[in-house]
Amino acid sequence: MWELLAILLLTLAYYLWPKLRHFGVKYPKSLPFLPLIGSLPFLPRHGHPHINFFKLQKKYGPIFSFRLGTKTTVIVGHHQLAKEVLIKKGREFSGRPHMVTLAILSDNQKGVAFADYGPHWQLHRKLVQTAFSLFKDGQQRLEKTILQEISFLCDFLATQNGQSIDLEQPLFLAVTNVISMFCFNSSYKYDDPDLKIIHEYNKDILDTLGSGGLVDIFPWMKIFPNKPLEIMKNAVKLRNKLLRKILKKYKEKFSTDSISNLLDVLLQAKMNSENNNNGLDQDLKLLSDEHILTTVGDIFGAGVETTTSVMKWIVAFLLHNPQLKKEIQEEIDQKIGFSRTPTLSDRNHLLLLEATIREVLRIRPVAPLLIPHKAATDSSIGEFAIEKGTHVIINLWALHHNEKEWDKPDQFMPERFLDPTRSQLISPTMSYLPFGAGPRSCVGEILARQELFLFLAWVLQRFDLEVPDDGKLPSLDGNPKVVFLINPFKVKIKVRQAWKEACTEGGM
Ligand code: 3NQ
Repeated sequence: MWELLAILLLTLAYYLWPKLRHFGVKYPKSLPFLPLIGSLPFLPRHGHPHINFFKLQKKYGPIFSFRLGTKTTVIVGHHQLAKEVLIKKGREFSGRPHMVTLAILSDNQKGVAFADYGPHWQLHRKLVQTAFSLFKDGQQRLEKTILQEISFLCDFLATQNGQSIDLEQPLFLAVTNVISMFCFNSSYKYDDPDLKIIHEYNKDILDTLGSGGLVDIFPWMKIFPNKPLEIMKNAVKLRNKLLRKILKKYKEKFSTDSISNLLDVLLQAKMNSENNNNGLDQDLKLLSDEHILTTVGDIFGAGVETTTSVMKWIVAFLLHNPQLKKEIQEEIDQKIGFSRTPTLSDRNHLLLLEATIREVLRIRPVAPLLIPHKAATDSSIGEFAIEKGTHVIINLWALHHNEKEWDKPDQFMPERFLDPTRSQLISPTMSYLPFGAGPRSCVGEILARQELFLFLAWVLQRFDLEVPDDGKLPSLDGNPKVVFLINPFKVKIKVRQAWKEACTEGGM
């Protein structure tokens, strides 16, 4: 009898606690929830989370919440509210939730991507930005690096003339080398055994990271055997071993005379704080080998998996839209011709190509739910109170598919980013944030945009990308992980007739 009464009281307290705590304060509408398990039984089990949340908006509005375990998660699906979270109150919402899988990858929230708001995140983000600024100089170092890799990529593709291939491996090599130059001024030969290791652990980490596993909701479950968690731990071990090897070798030849990449910037910051105040410098603790390794690992991984994925999405949409591919090629032929290869200065002229990249980033955002945020203090979104520690997820998919903002949002229409005369790029609505915004916005945006542009311009200048002879078109459904991946597909590579003719005429 007493036990029953106790259970009843506990259940009542669980339901009423949030409302009683701040009587009269408005909270976002919540999905139903039960004690302990929260809203788990009421969340859709199948389908893509970003699409499910978007559908739930019809019933609950542009901001709603649910509970998982003891945590409240708020989903934001309108651009005005999203900008309030990301920009206007950017600092207040710059936290990152602690999750079991992410904690393993980030060695307990070190690094930049998954680190919680605080001095370590601020320092490492600032240092990564410093490293990017080293590449912003007048010498176009970033552009040169990308061009070199894209040129190798095109040479490889030429050897595949007439064949249908999966672009994953060649793109992975090109993009890995660009980010490897950015991180440590080194690049891989295509037959380097480390490349295969990186490719495999990347796949394992992506497959298992934060993919809705129950341990991320109920951390105590990590005491039970858990296959995906084991796979991830192993993959992270492999990654750390490889990165440690690189860092050790690099440290031996490191010199402060020439600071030219991310690792240089991190090591220099460490040396500076070592020389300050006999080791009492605040930053020193935040620049341990583990901190440095995690930051480099974040940037290395982010630079590869995101860009490779978008490049494949672009190719997939071109296979579905052969007329568009032809029009982009006509634009390239007209504005550049065959006497030279494209450079970044062509970005102002290849407008349809640029619009195509923008549209792919809209219709298949790299991170449809961005990376989860956390309220670092008590705050509010719109008229609703948000308590410290609440997880806040921006549903970018909802922003990019809002029918009030976009004409036929489910259709792939690059021309929506062009004015009617097709002579200027336009922003048709504010409901578009492919790289996020505010203090946690993507640090690699400039690099990514440059890589995507040069990849597409070079490849389409030289090749026709066609559906393989079996007629199989890529699926456009995708596979949402921390990166919105596309399922494997093949594309037939054909050297363009016009390119061949130009080569024989001695143009290139
Ligand atoms: C990577 C480890 C690598 O083995 C697989 C890809 C991972 C998970 C990255 C992650 C960083 C990392 N280890 O720390 C990136 C992530 C989540 C992409 C996947 C990313 C991101 C950036 N822009 C858009 C979407 C995701 C930032 C950190």
